[in-house]
Amino acid sequence: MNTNRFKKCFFRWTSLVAMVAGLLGCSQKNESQEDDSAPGYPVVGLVLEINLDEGSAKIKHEDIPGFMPAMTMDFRLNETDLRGLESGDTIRARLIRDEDGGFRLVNVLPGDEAANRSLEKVNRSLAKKTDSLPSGRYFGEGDESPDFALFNQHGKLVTTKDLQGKAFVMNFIFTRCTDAKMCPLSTSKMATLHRMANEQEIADLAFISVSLDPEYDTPPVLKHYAEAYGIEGDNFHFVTGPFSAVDDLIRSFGVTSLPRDGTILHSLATMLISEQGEILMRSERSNWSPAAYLARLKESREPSS
Ligand SMILES: [Cu+2]
Repeated sequence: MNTNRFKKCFFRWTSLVAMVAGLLGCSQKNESQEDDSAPGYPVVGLVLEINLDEGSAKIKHEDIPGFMPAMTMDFRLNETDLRGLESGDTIRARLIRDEDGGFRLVNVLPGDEAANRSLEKVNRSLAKKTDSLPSGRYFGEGDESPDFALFNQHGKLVTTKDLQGKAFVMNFIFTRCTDAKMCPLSTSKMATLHRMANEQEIADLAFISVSLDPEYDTPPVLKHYAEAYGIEGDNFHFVTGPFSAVDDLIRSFGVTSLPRDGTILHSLATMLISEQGEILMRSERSNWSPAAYLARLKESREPSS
């Protein structure tokens, strides 16, 4: 398909759908009941073709309730997401409109049904626990950490159950953060702790960095980010997921996250969680000491006298 024809098709679809949406009285406002915190509309689809040059993918999508019937159409995606996809992949994403009216997919996640069912099940219990917290309260030192499930940088489902028998260190970051003293420093500290744990041959310790920006931080974007920090190993998970799950997790661990002027204003929290699921340590500072976290972990593993 040549470029001009592609553009014509694309814009014809664009205007047709805009018209239909207009007739139905739809706006970009999220009308889905399933994820109130998320922008746009939920899309489930099958990737048919990837057009890197056009920055788009042809996707056969299911009915988008309240917005668009099932059809095959081109969606814009960012380059990292496109490079992370293959035709034949199923995806779940959110559909938003670009300023020129074009259709863009964000929060692009694996569409695997079984994985999504277990993710939803675990995160329903997370939502319940989060909602049961009195206002202003969050899970802190001495509390039991709530279970959660998210996708890691390889598109694999990570649940706290998979980590059973493993302690883990968890922090919150987003890849587009440019404040050197916040996420970049936090990730460097996690990388240092990861290296120290490897050097000291500390077994059964996992690392989880939760994205505060599920719209942009998809598994391929997180994979790219991990590589940029030289982080390797299958015990280090950069995780993302549906907006609601990420929101509940952020809230339950007392982190604030506020989208503002194209960035996210946020606080920090770094937790050490024992193999039994107890929160052993929590720091809100950016200059936490990796050595102190390892010392606390070792202490927790010493037989009590
Ligand atoms: Cu940041």
